[in-house]
Amino acid sequence: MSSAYLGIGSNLGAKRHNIDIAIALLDGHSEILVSKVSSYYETEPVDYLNQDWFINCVVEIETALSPYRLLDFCQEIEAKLKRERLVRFGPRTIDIDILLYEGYCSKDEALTIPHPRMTERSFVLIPLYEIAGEIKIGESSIEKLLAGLANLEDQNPRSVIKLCQ
Ligand code: PH2
Ligand code: MG
Ligand code: MG
Repeated sequence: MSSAYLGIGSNLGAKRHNIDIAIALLDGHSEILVSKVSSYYETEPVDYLNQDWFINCVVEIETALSPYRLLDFCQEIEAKLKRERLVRFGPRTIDIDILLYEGYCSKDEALTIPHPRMTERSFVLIPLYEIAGEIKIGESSIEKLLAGLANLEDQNPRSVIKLCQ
């Protein structure tokens, strides 16, 4: 079994419900156990700004699936929840990204691990810190990455993230 962390987001339709269903479908797979779920956060959109706020969370799983089989299954769930790929970084009913998979590193176009944008995104780092505060991403602690982001955002405040009530 390998541990992995997945980032989940939704900003279209019943956002919270979409995330609940995605987590239930992950946990329903015979080779995946969802071991931790972070709080849900309301997050201002980044990269493509003209869209509704997201709800984001991060889950920890234990899995016997290889990284590529896990990716296939995440994409199956996205298809089930009627994810349409119309605009890059645009609105979606559900997005499931593999952030980290044990010590695995890959720069493959189909699957880059660690997720290439995770260290710049507070909507990933804050929920990840909540459930796995001790882990490192490459050489860096999450605390250090978050401190770097806070400095950047002082100069260019933009990406608001709030705990869901
Ligand atoms: N996902 C994106 C683009 N922008 N913004 C927020 N707040 N949350 C997301 O999950 C998100 C985003 C593309 O994957
Ligand atoms: Mg994705
Ligand atoms: Mg994404």
